[in-house]
Amino acid sequence: MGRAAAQGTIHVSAINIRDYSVEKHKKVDDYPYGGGAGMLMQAQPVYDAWKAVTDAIGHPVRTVYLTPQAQVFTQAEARSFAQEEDLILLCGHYEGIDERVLETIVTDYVSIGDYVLTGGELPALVLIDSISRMVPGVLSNADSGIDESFSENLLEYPQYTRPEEWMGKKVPEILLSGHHAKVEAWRKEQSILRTKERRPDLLEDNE
Ligand code: 6GU
Repeated sequence: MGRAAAQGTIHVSAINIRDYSVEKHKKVDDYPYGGGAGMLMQAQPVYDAWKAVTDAIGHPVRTVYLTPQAQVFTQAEARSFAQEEDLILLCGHYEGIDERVLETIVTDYVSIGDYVLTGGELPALVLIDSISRMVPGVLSNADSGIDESFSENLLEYPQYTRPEEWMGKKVPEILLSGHHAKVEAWRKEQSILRTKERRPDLLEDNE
């Protein structure tokens, strides 16, 4: 990511929503109407921060809200977001954000998995990494095309490097054979077996 940003292939900037607070102590949160635990981010600073960014970009931009209340982020979505010239990632904190501003500005809701985090900042970094690596010029030729495992909905096959024997464990014979077609067939079979064993859910839903 650092290299891609230095080359100008990608550009990332962080906007502090607190800078858009209009209150004396730069407050951006308040109590939820109806009661309940925790604080909510208010609509006004979120909207004003978003508006400043959109106005600067000058055209409509997909705005992604990071929240556990969404479908889990997939490689297909990473690919789709990578097509966009610009993206806004909105990170909540506290118990969430006033629903009215979400209805007004958010185009996409994304979770990174079924567990709870304190805020959307780490999920945003996860998205930035996965989306950036799909942008032409970010990965070296050697590393690009590593999307293939997931685009076929299969896990990667097991891999081995030198030495041929380690702690009494040998590299599968077929990989030393130099027989390209047989190696390919073996890898495909391993991918299917591994997916059945570790992630059978991937074989069920076809995306
Ligand atoms: Cl995107 N945000 C938060 N706060 N928690 C999460 C998440 C997102 N994805 C999983 N847990």
